[in-house]
Amino acid sequence: MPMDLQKLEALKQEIVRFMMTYKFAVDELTTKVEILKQEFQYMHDYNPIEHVTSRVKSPESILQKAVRKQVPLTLPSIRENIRDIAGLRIVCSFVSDIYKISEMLQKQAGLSVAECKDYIKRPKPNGYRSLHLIVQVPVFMTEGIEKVWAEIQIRTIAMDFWASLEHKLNYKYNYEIPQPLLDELCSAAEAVAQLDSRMERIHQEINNFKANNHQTCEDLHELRLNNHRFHLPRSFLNMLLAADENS
Ligand code: 0O2
Repeated sequence: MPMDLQKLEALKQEIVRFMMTYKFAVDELTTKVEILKQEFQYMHDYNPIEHVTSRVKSPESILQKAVRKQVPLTLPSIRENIRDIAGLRIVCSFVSDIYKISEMLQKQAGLSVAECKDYIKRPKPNGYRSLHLIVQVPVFMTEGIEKVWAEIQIRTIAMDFWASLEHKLNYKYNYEIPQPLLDELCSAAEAVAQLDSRMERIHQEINNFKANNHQTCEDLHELRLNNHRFHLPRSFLNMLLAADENS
């Protein structure tokens, strides 16, 4: 093989390995979030996560971001400075869920959170709201453990709705969009935030209502596992209660 082709082949191998570490980081994070979701469901009988998506940035998009941020175009420098090549997006039901999930992730062993960008408390000037965690995930490669940077975005369904449409309409558009249209997008983000706080309040009021009303007999006669409901016959409960009293 000519020297140039050999060099190119070696470089390609290096890029493949580089991209693979991010795929493994995404896999690792997806498993962690799935466990967290199931744990939450069992402990609180409630699932705060609506859905999870993930992606590894394309080489083209990595390059564009590196140029935009004036990062030297070498793999070690890109690895250190572009920290959202591996990305996970967790879409929650309510704003309070975002902070619960973020707290749980920060306590997870094997995951170190380096930065938390709270675009909910401090939205971007265009109205963008979301919580971003910049984390390092250990990835087990044949040559040893590699700590890989990843970004976890946590947002509500409403914030996700706005951000997805704004991404399509405007984000990364290189030309000027008329100010009145930008203002309207920003006021749509405000409306989304108001809807989120309204849903949060209704959610809390319903929870209070449930807590103030005694558990019904029905609840005590039911057991849930993996979203399946099992009926506990009264005779079975009475038998166990009697055995407990006699022991
Ligand atoms: P893509 O196409 O989604 O991958 P920083 O260095 O902190 O100033 P950085 O690294 O861009 O800037 O971080 P930031 O602001 O946390 O943004 C990271 C990601 O958040 C973006 O990735 C978007 O996915 C999302 N995001 C940030 N701002 C906006 C926004 O105004 N609108 C929408 N729709 N999404 C946003 P990428 O790589 O820019 O884009």
